[in-house]
Amino acid sequence: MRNNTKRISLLCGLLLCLIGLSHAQGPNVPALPAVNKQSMKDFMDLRFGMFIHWGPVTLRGTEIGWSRNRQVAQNDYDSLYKEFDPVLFDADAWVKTAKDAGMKYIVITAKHHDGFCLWPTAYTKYNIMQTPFKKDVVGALAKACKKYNIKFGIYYTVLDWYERSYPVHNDGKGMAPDGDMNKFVQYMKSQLKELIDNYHPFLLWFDGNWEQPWTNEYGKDIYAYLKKLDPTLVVNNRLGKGDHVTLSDQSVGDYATPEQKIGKLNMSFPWESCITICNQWAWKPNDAMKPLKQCISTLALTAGGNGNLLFNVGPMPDGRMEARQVKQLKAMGDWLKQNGASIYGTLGGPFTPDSSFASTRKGNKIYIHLLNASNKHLTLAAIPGVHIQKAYSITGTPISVTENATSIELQIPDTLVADANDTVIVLEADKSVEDIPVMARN
Ligand code: H79
Repeated sequence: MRNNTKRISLLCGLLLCLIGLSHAQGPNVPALPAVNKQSMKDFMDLRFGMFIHWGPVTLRGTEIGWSRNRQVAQNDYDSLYKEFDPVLFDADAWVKTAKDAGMKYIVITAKHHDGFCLWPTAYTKYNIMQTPFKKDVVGALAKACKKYNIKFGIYYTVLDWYERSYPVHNDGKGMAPDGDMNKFVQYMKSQLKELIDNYHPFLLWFDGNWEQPWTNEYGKDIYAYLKKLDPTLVVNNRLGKGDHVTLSDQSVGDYATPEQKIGKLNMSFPWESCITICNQWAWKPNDAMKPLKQCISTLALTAGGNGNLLFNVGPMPDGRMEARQVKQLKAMGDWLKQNGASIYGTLGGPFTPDSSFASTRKGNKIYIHLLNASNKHLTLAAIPGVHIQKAYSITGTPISVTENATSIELQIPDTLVADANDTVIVLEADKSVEDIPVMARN
């Protein structure tokens, strides 16, 4: 009797499970591989990376993502590779620039929308070996990253204006009759396998998911394919359709990707803002560069929102990064040498950031980022159940702190020399502050 009841309840459980699964996935659709939690934690702990947009288009100084058939005629654009000879390219120099900036990872545009490949792929001739330069840029960077202990990531867009199987050639003619998405997705898979096998990226950064021929189903198929090749891979959310700034059950990918804007604070899904140091993604002569204070604020505000910053540099057609940009990045690195504990491996919050304030936290410490430190008195909301025992600047100057039922009052002494970019103050609590729900600053 007992056994029978057991059997029936087991059967019922199994049936419910199956019904549940078929509801969630639809018939015959295999479940997506789970997000690799350890890879995601390791990735989000890095906080600061370098995006690199590069290719033959730099010879014209126009945008890689949309100047073909706009500022540069298609025939001209598609012939630029014949002149691309960046003789001063030095992978070590690029990676060292990232390292000196305090960046922990790099993502290079192995293939952008124009279809040109920066590595010697076996699947199209439209690649770096057909240029006068003839050197594997992706391979050289992967190697240099290993040497300098920088994580190596690859950008690969899901659209392609050059490859004939892709159904939209960006020539104003709409969908091309010679397009064949199934063939194109096979081309993608071949190239992605080649990239993974040869360069072992820790992260793949997809783009172009808004294109009409792209579907969520293709995204899921590629996601499953990639995770089979390397279960530790981190993949951004642009493999699926939908907006870039959120991550939901419907997303295909591991984290959200706000573009040219700082993501909003949330403790429920990971994100990385990609933002340019100048205006263009690819190099443009005399492009306006953001001031140092804005660069450092951007980093503090992304960390304060619990996100990463992928900061973009576009190297020149001769292979070098611009000296003024290298100098600016080094200044960010100098700031991080002093203040890195308030960025790397932290969580955002608990206080909601605003344009001149951010907070980050780790263990029993809260780091307050004052992006405009002219005010010597600071009032923060008291944190329920938590006592602040001590406050000091990250440079070691003690700060007087008093607490009452509703607020934490900080008095910054005149002796503390403010950092014009971001003055960091450390609050030490009597217990871990990592699980405090997000709250208003005061
Ligand atoms: O790789 C970088 C960009 O090249 C790529 N995403 C980042 C990471 C990107 N490709 N396309 N887009 C971003 C959005 C394109 C917007 C456009 Fe437009 C609308 C291109 C043409 C119409 C805005 C308005 C830019 C030109 C006109």
